[in-house]
Amino acid sequence: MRPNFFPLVFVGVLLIGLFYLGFNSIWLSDFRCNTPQTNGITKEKPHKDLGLHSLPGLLYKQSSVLNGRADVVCVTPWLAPIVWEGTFDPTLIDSIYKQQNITIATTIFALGKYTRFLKDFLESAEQHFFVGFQVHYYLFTDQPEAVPDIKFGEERQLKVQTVPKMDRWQDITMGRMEMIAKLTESELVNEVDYIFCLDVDTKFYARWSVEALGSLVGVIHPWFFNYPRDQFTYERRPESQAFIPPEEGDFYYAGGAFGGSIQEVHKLTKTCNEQQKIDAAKSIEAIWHDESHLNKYFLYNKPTKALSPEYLWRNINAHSDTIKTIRFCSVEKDVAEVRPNL
Ligand code: UD2
Repeated sequence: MRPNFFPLVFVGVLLIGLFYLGFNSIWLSDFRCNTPQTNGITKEKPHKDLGLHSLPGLLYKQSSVLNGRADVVCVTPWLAPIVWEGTFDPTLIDSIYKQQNITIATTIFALGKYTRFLKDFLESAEQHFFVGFQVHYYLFTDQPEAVPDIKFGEERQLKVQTVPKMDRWQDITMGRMEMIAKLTESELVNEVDYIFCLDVDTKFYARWSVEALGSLVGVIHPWFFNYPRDQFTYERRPESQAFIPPEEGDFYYAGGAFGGSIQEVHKLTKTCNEQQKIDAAKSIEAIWHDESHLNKYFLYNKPTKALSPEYLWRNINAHSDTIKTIRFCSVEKDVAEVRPNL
């Protein structure tokens, strides 16, 4: 009689299959990004539901709830992340956003003598700002002929819009709110996903990318991140729409960089422009112009993400133990020489 091996083979195959499945889910779950451990998002609610994806098999350091930056606060009291070096994995976060085909708009204004800052701004942005992503720069200038000839990367482009000359630097800086509100009202809605509004007298030194994305994003000002709020340079005159009393306020945010989704930035710039106009009708100008109104807006419309002062530092030669990487930094300027009315 010939022995019947079929039941033995069947049981063997079943055992190998079960072992493989168990091994995969128990041992490899620490190392694979499409497992329940990643970002605390469970299999029941996969990345896809949140619009987040990452490459299967992508290797990166295990996420931890116990180890991380201990010298800085990484989340606001309203549970928005505060982005510092060491709080995100560039490879992982890039892989998540790479699959979403996003376009990022960036506004810059260069009027009068500020066109001199364009070359460094644009060249350094090409090296560090959303590298590998689609970027549309929207430049507003009164001298289109002064725009430098820069070689842009693939899927990156510059759009120049000519604007009238202005006599007061205060009108230039505050006028940005109205122009960005118009730009985000219609033109950009179907064209881009996120927008950042940046000062032009600046330069990039390191990565500034998708980790900065959020619905409404503010940058914590490099001068005041370790100050008590009653010493913030908020507008303190109750007659101004930008007024914030000494016992209120979260952070002091920089006017030189903010962003978010097109819809949120439209709301922000439209509101700040309206508040500026109400002040102007009463012959009041907030102490730090658009920055004062931005701070008022963020007090009542909390950013969904805050960027640490790494994302807009004050001086490339100034050092602080908490700033491990200077990503973007103001350029030194002689205000009396460069501004039209000083
Ligand atoms: C701060 C803010 C700035 C704004 C301002 C309001 C930072 C780093 N900067 O910078 O965003 O809120 O306070 O007082 O947080 N500009 C011209 N031509 C001019 C003058 C200004 O194009 O003649 C544009 C240019 O894009 C410049 C921006 O306006 O980056 C702001 O002016 P600023 O840099 O002189 O203002 P500042 O240094 O006081």
